[in-house]
This record gives sequence, C-alpha cells and structure tokens, in this order.
Amino acid sequence: MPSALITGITGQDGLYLAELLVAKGYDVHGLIRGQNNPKLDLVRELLPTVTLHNGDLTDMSSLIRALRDSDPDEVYNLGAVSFVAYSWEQAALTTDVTAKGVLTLLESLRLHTGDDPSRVRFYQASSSEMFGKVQEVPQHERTLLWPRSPYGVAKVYGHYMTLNYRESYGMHASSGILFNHESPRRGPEFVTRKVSQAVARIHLGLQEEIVMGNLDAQRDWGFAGDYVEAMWLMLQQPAGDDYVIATGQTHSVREFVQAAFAHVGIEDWERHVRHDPRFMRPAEVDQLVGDAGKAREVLGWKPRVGFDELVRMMVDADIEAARSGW
Ligand code: NDP
Ligand code: GDR
Repeated sequence: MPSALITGITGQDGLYLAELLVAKGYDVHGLIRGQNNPKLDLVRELLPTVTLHNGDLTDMSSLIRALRDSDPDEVYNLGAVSFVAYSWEQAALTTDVTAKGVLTLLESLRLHTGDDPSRVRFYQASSSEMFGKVQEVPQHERTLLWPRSPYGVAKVYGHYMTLNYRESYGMHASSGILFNHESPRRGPEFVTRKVSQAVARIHLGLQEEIVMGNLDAQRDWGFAGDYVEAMWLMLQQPAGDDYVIATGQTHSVREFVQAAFAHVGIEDWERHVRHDPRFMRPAEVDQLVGDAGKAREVLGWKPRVGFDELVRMMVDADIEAARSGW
C-alpha cells in the first residue's frame, strides 16, 4: 500500500487530496499544527482513516519526526500562509512559513532519505501568483516571474528551491504552478467564497449587501477537486518537473459576482455591492490565465468543471449551508 504525507491537510486542497489518495488505496498521513485547531474535527469526520502528526513547517524536528513516523512514498507540501492580502500584514511570518518552510521540509526530507534521495517523491504547491505583473498571456512554465506580494515572493523562493533540490540532489521533486481553484470548501476570506456566501445569504433575506475591493482583477478559476488530481499525476511520472495547471479561461471578479447573483435570479446585482478601499491591495495582479498544454500532453490532465458550474456549485452549497443554520 503506497503512503503519503500531506502538509496543509486542514486546508481546502489538503482535504480533497486526502480523499483522493484514500480512494486510491493510500495510507494517508497529515501534518496538523497548533493547539485546539478548530479544523481538526472536520478532518477527523471526513477522513477517519488518516493518521495525523503534530508539526509545523517552521519546526524542523517536528517535520523529521512526522517523516520518520509516517515513512511516506510521497510528500505533498500544501501548507502555507496562503491568503495574499494577509501576506502584506505579516510579511515575515509569510516568509517563514511559505518560503523557508519549503526549504525546511526539503532539508528534512533529504536527511530522511539519506543515500537514496529520489526514494520519496515531493510535490510543492507553487502558484500563479508568482507571475504577478502581467508579462505575457497566457502564462506558461517559462513565463518570467514578477511576483507582486510577499506571498508571491515567498512562493517563488519555494518554487526555485524545489527545482534546485531536484537538480542538485536528484530528488523526485515537482512544482505544480496552480492557478486559482475554488470549491464549497474554500476559506471564506477568498473572493469566490466570500461572494458565494454573501449571495446565498442575500438570496435568503439574511443579509443586504456585500463589501468588495477590486472588481476588475481577472483570474483563471477552476475546481479544486480537479486540481488535486494533477498533483497526484505529477508524482506518478518517471521524473519530477514543473507544470502549469489552469483552465485557460479568465473572468473578472465582477463577472464572478454577476454570475453568482444571476444564479439566484438577481440581475440588478450592483444594488447589493458596495466598494470599500479596505479590500484593495497595495499591488494587484491584474490578469491571470494559464496555458496548461504541458500538463495536458504529459499528464493527460484536463479540468472537468467550468466557470459557470463552479459558480453554481459554490452558491448552491452556501444556500444549503445557510438553510441548515450555519
Ligand atoms: P488553505 O489556506 O486552505 O490551507 C493552508 C494550509 O496550510 C492549512 O492546512 C494550514 O493549517 C496550513 N498551514 C498554515 N501555516 C502552516 C505552518 N506554519 N505549518 C504547517 N502548515 C501550515 O490553502 P489551499 O488549500 O487553498 O492551498 C493549498 C496550497 O496551495 C497552499 O500552499 C497555497 O498557497 C497553494 N495554492 C493554492 C491555490 C488555490 O487557488 N487554492 C493556487 C495555487 C497555490 P491550519 O489549519 O493549521 O491553519
Ligand atoms: P488570490 O485570491 O489573491 O488570487 O490568491 P483571492 O480570492 O483572495 O483574490 C482574487 C482577486 O479578487 C480581488 N478582490 C478580493 N479578494 C478578496 N479576498 N476579498 C475581496 O473583498 C475582494 N475584492 C476583490 C483581489 O484583489 C484579487 O485580485 C489565491 C490564493 O488561494 C493563493 O494562495 C493562490 O496562490 C492564488 O489564489 C493562485
């Protein structure tokens, strides 16, 4: 039975990936941090067979212990301070976790694997935020990186460290450059979930308006359930590599808001949306759209869920949640 260790198992992707690996017959292990982590109950409820290990990406001995105790064939590094807006407020913490945490995990893995560095396959959660300031459209694996936030800079560091450990030590290490992917499990601080929750509550008469930042930003939004399959596929290849994972379609935040309101029959959506500069960022990533041609050819991966279905899925799930008294 193959085994896998997932950091960030309490996050959106961690839950989907763990479910996928359990369904494939893996012995799944997850790194859990913090005392009284409120997300632990959900992990235990959804994934009763998963073994949990206490640890933190900033604490090397906890990582070495988790690797020793889980003895994985595959390691998926999904743990990060992942909210871009927050990364300006806690830039040093973001760097410690999202950048240096990757190095700490790679070094722990190198110690763990000893003479046989490719024995454990490694996945790094790289991000389209690394592209930052638009250089070319669509963005692909060789597009110049020009990050526009402490988060984006931290991800560039983790990305190149992963590539360097692959080239320096022969590790089977892959970076998935994933574009935005969403789901009903998306954290409520991210724009799609913020909108789907608010639209559900407005539809049910529980709320009047939603307060938003920049509606002009464009993102390539896919479904998280599709994207974790790409992570797994990368680690099934003969060697590590970098892959863009995206739908190839881009939509503005305004279009997402409009589509979410339209789904509940509200056409005059602007009546419910108020702008607040508080939600604007010191620097914005204006347009992301990915070219996943390499993933399609090498991994045989393609997204199943499109934009309209994603919007409907998220709004419907939040209507259901609001009705059942969330
Ligand atoms: P989430 O924000 O939902 O989850 C982040 C996870 O990281 C949580 O489980 C969190 O644990 C964990 N974490 C935070 N700090 C630490 C730490 N110091 N040590 C160990 N774990 C920690 O993110 P997603 O699931 O959306 O994303 C997964 C990964 O993919 C992240 O690295 C993200 O940056 C990256 N990514 C995401 C994209 C997306 O669109 N979703 C696109 C591209 C990349 P806790 O419960 O303890 O807070
Ligand atoms: P992003 O996701 O920064 O792309 O990072 P987010 O959903 O936070 O923002 C997307 C765009 O929406 C604009 N926006 C708002 N965003 C939020 N959160 N709240 C608002 O009220 C709001 N109004 C407008 C933002 O300015 C931005 O342009 C996500 C994260 O999952 C990262 O971890 C991941 O690496 C990237 O996606 C790819």
